[in-house]
Amino acid sequence: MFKKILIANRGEIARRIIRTCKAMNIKTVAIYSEADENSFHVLEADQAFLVGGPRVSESYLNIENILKIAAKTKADAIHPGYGLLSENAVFAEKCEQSGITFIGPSPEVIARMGSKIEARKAMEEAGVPVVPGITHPLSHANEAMNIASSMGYPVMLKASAGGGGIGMQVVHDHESLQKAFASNQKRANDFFGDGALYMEKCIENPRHIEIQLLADKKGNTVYLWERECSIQRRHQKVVEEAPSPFLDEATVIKMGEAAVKAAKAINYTNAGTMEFLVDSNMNFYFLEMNTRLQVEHPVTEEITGLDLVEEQIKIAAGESLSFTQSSMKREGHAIEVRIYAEDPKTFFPSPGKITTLTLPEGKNVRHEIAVRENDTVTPFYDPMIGKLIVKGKDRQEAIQIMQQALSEYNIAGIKSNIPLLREVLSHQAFHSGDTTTSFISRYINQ
Ligand code: MV4
Repeated sequence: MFKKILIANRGEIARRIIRTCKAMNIKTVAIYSEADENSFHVLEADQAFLVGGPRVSESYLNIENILKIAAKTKADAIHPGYGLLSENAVFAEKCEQSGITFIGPSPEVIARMGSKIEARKAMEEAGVPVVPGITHPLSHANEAMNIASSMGYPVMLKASAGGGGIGMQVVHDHESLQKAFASNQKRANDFFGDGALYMEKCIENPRHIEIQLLADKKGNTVYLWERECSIQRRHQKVVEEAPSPFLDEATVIKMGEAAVKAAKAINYTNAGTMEFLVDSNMNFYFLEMNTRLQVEHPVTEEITGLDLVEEQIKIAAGESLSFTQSSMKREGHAIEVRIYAEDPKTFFPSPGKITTLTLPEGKNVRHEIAVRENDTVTPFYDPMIGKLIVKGKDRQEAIQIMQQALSEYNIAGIKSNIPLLREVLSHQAFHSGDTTTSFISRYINQ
């Protein structure tokens, strides 16, 4: 087993990884930017080193400095967390070249799934249903028009290097397609240095449901059921839960088995997630694969009793999974909400000093949070400051515990989205399980 792990991240996920390392008796090395000198994760790690300036490009994305710190501290492995370098194939490759284990899948599989066109191709070959569409880059707006004609509008124009909605647009007719092609190609080029676009049939008012996977290096792959993540705003998830209030057991098993088959086909290892769009008739379509630990992993931990960070570390160290698909059970219902430092009305980030922070307590209430009272939220990073996770014996009980916890959550000095979360959790449509990607725009006053 590893003796020392460097955590190439910040915030709540850095703390989360340190916690598991401590439980596994593994030493930890934190890195921090000039803006994070006094942050919580720095205090908790065994060692901590300044990695660069406040901007992520100078610090948490600074591959050269991170690898220098790893070498200096003799770290055996690097955990990248989520975001930042977690899906950067070049970084994973450079770790391996430096003799440091990257806690994640191989650089090849990261690169392959990073191309959305390649990922579609791989899934099609593995027999997983993908959204009807094409698996090659569009050469020209005219080609896009021909394909849209045969597919039927509305269509989704998407950037192959994309994800998170950048370079993506719904197109309803021929007239808009010409313009959309040019503007999304430019956006994809500006953002990713890759203007390749592809096209899919638009699935209207879908649900976003993902399957959690674990795969060791011995060929054992299991699914840990689904997470329902449909309640989002501008591609930022707000509420996640498991099980999905919409899916039936038979569909979950079909999705899980399809995801395992596909993961095996691409030689996937470590923790990963297959994202699906699910339509109102419970048809599911592969969307993208995330080759990292996700923000919402605690939801799966709560219903399975596993520690996914521990599983990742063991897999990276070459251990076999200690369970099989049929020995795994899930139990109860978990809900996670993301706490953002933002104005609940305008959704603008709200940096500043946290003057009061009182967290709700309770045996089925879990916090993953990066800030303390008197800490300052800086404008340099993602405004998500923490997560609140609850577990109940069923969905109704989980909702009730979450509502109680949100009513006791007291954060002052900065604005937060807690009023929005309370609105979602108390909404009749949420209680009835009408959780689609249109939830916030349809039901919440903005
Ligand atoms: C789609 C779609 C409908 N049809 N693709 C949004 C982010 C990107 N990863 C994929 N996304 C979508 N792709 C087809 N063919 C609808 C979305 C989408 C969405 C997906 C998941 C969660 C929230 C969403 C909000 C708007 C659009």
